[in-house]
Amino acid sequence: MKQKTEQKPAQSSQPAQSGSKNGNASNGPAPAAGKKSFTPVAPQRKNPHGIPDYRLEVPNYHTIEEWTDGKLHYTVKGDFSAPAPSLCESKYLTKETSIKLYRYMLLNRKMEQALENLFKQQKVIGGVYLGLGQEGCSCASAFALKKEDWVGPMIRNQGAMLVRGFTPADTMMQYMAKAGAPTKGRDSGSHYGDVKDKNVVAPISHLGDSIPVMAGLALGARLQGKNIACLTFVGDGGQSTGPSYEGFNFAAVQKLGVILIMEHNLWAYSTPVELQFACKDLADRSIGYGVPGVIVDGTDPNQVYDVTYEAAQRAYKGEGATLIEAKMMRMRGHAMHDAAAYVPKEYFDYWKKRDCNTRMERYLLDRGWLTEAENKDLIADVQAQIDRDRDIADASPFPTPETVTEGLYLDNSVKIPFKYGKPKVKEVQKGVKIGEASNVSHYK
Ligand SMILES: Cc1ncc(C[n+]2csc(CCOP(=O)(O)OP(=O)(O)O)c2C)c(N)n1
Ligand SMILES: [Mg+2]
Repeated sequence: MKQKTEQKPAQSSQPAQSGSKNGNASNGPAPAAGKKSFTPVAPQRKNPHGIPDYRLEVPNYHTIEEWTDGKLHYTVKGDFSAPAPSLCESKYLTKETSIKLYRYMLLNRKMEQALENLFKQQKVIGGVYLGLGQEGCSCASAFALKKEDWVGPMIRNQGAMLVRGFTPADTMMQYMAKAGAPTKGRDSGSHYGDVKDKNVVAPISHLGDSIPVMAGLALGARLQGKNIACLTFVGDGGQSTGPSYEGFNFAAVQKLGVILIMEHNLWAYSTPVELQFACKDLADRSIGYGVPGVIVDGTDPNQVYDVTYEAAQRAYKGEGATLIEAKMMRMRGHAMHDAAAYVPKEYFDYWKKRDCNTRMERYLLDRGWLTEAENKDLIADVQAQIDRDRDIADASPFPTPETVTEGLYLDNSVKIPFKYGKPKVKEVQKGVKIGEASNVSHYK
């Protein structure tokens, strides 16, 4: 017996309008005569709640929950035939910075391919979480920040880690639980950061909990006299948790420079977005928080870069938090152990045509910023770096048993420095207990 439960479409079917020239000059030279021209990164339309939507297309499909003989599976309804649009033209990225960003995206992809091979060789301890198809979002958003800013990545943001200065060898050693890894083999997988030099808060497994931590960081910096940008990510599943709301609401109220990217990649483990939330656009949540919200194509690194860059400028001016919804697709299972057989094939075919790395490559070639030969050399150079780093990671020893108790807890010798200045807070008067101070009567 078949029983269908049709869910509301997650995305609307408004037609894309053609992009208007927005008068914002690109940093790069105008395309030479005969070269392809591009739509500038600018809102193409607003959604029904007035949220700017930068995408050049709005997909028109949704997932249907279907029960056959008591078993649940998903089918789809909608149009999957549209050709992929080109990338938009960034207002801020130059030829040099675009190529640098593309290199990070290649490094991200090739590092994950190497990790997959290491997993299949049983050299990885635990699971591997891949960000295939999301490299443009991870890399471009982190790339839009300054060194003094902070990033709190999630498991699929290994590209952001690379941009912040971790090497592919660091990540591979981490997954292989080697002594040379950032956590020295104490925690396999992606839970590593660096609060000293790279300003990276380790991903927190409890979905949404990175958000209050990043809000706390921004508050800490403000107390030291500086407004900084604190970028973090949450998935379409993770955004439903209590800490996501509590943390981002706090950032909104305090006007803290938290940049929250909601990675709307259509799946939270095996749950489609249609069963996760009832609104169409997660950026609508920004209205309730009272902060600016935008929608971007998460597979267009130029869109992601420009909106993150602008959110960071707001943060520096003390104007507060920004919510960015990046729409894209998780192109693998939740982790290597999940074959994602529940995902209808149409989604993979549709989003493969929108692959961020392929489109960035095409964009750079079409703009004349890379020649075919330069591109080939760049790809070979990135592959050579991955091969070298994989050999370093493979050769790194496991931690020795004698060190097993080291590095597990923060010991008192570790001092976390004030990075931006002396905190501007009132010193508690010596000898006055908090309780006594709060008992002071104002009605003398
Ligand atoms: C509070 C909490 N609930 C459940 C989990 C288990 N869990 C880990 S990842 C995941 C799915 C996350 O989906 P989403 O937030 O959409 O991120 P994506 O994997 O798509 O990047 C779940 C349910 C968790 N880590 N924390
Ligand atoms: Mg998801």
